[in-house]
Amino acid sequence: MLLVLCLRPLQAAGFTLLLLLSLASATTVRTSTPVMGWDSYNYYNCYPSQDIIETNAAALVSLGLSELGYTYVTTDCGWTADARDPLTGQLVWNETLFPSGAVALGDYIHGLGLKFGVYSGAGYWQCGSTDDPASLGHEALDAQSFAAWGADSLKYDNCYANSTTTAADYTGTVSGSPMRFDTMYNALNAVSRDIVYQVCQWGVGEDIETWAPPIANSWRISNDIYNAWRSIWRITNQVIPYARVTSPTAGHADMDMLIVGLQALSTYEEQFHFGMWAINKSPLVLGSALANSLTPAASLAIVSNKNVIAINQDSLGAQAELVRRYTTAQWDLWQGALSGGRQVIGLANWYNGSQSVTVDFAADLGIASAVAQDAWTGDSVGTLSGSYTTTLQGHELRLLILTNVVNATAGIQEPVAYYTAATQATLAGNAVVVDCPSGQCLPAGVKVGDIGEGDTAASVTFSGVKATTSGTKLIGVDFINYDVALDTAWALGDNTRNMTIAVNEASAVNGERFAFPISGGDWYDTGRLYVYVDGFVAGASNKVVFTSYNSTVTWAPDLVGFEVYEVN
Ligand SMILES: *[C@@H]1O[C@H](CO)[C@@H](O)[C@H](O)[C@H]1NC(C)=O
Ligand SMILES: *[C@@H]1O[C@H](CO)[C@@H](O)[C@H](O)[C@H]1NC(C)=O
Ligand SMILES: *[C@@H]1O[C@H](CO)[C@@H](O)[C@H](O)[C@H]1NC(C)=O
Ligand SMILES: *[C@@H]1O[C@H](CO)[C@@H](O)[C@H](O)[C@H]1NC(C)=O
Ligand SMILES: *[C@@H]1O[C@H](CO)[C@@H](O)[C@H](O)[C@H]1NC(C)=O
Ligand SMILES: CC(=O)N[C@H]1CO[C@H](CO)[C@@H](O)[C@@H]1O
Repeated sequence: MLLVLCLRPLQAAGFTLLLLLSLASATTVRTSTPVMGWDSYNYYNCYPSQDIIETNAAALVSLGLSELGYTYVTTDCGWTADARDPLTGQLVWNETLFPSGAVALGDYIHGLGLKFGVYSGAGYWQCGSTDDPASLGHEALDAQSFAAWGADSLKYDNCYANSTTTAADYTGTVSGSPMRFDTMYNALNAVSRDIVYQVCQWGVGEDIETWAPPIANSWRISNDIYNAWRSIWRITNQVIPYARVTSPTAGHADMDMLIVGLQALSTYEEQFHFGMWAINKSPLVLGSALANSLTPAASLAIVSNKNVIAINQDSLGAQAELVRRYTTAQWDLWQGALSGGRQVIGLANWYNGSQSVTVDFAADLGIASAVAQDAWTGDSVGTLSGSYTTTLQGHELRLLILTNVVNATAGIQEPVAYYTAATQATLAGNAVVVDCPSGQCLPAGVKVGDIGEGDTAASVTFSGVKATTSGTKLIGVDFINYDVALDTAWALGDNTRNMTIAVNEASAVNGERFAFPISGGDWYDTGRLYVYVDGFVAGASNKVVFTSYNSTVTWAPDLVGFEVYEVN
């Protein structure tokens, strides 16, 4: 008892001294490129320990990963004791699990030349516990503790946000949730240690891209990744709209920690996952056990690929964009700008079998010619122009780095006419015009909603659509889908909505199905999907019908309108 009484004030005095030293100037720090590192959660769940963190940190160095940029080592949930310090009110590291304490752990990590990442939450309890305190109401003190421990980054989670009994509240109605993340931002700014702020609010509620970029280095857009391929489709379909927002100064959309090396995916799938995260400028945070050689060599090779890492860390910081989606054939074409006038092209095979795909460099990418390198192999692919056909393996993401890019002036797709759903279409069934707030539902300012689900008659029909030539046309469909899979993420929720497009068909159900991704931060934020649709005839008499794909069970996205393109 006496010993405890003696030690407490000493510890408290030491803490006070550290605080005084660190009260000079203040800021959260922004990394201009996405953070790279390792986090304990994906393999060790909420059961970290000093030994786990130290051995994995050491492995980051010995495996050569730190040299490649993986430097932030984060102890995720499970580090906290079940009560705050009764005298100081500070969060306490569980002494059984972390016998040397936080400062020593930070020193060890810093001694390896790495960064010390800490973790807490904006709710009542920490994730993975029902009694470990989180930071709600204690933000200022906790930020001071993080600084005193020598932390370089904070992952700030969102468990027990709405109550002490429900771990995850997906309703998004918790009042002031963004304000809670703001409170921690202000608290971090009030301590003098530079701390990278990683918001992990999961994109619950609307418009994370409006409130998170000003405060956070990165912000989680989705429910957790889990160890299965279907997570890759779900999260990819959710990150697409954020290309409009992300940048080296606005921060990065966080697609969650990597599952590469967890033996949940095939080698091509691991490449796809890593490459998709890389081109979208997501933080690259390893989640497999690096210690004790638990990560297979093939997985280490994937996350060590210098060309793919360089795409992620490119100084321009431009998130790649989905430029064409072929739903029937199950592949996507992605394009992203890189520094120095270079570009990255992604050929993403969602089909789990090999298939031949063709890209028209002028019509699909706006490029007359470019010198291409395969990012994965480093091999030269030569000078590409015109039509390029290649075979992709099942679930392969081919990444081409283009240099010497010459823009096309001929053979490019140019818009010829725009058709607005609310004013130019005939609506059937439940389909209804929905007014939008000012500046939303672009470009029309209104949209058609309620297309489908239980209503086989719901459809949007455009007549008199013009085409100069017969055959297949590129159309840009302006749609709205904010059907985000949060509570459904674990099962079937995939963040897409199906819609069929029928051109001059006898029946709308003969149309082709297209999978529309999330379009933006709410139900008024428009996205555009570029798809090729067959069946046009030259003239001004084309009939184009949009319907829900399986109208008995699902909704189509809301429809703003579409633009028809012709090759110049
Ligand atoms: C520390 O962690 C151990 C193992 O999980 C647990 O049994 C113990 O209750 C924790 N201690 C505190 C003070 O929370
Ligand atoms: C895709 O095919 C590969 C190779 O056959 C297999 O290992 C993998 O499990 C398949 N993935 C899915 C999601 O079916
Ligand atoms: C080529 O096109 C890209 C994309 O539209 C544009 O950013 C770039 O400035 C163009 N380059 C030249 C040399 O015109
Ligand atoms: C879209 O259609 C495909 C093919 O039938 C189906 O597998 C998928 O579940 C549908 N997606 C949604 C969100 O309804
Ligand atoms: C539509 O959904 C129903 C009910 O789930 C299913 O039985 C049917 O096969 C689906 N139709 C198509 C075309 O996917
Ligand atoms: C404890 C708490 O914050 N409860 C709130 C959870 O969310 C519902 C719905 O928004 C509120 O009514 C509760 O007050």
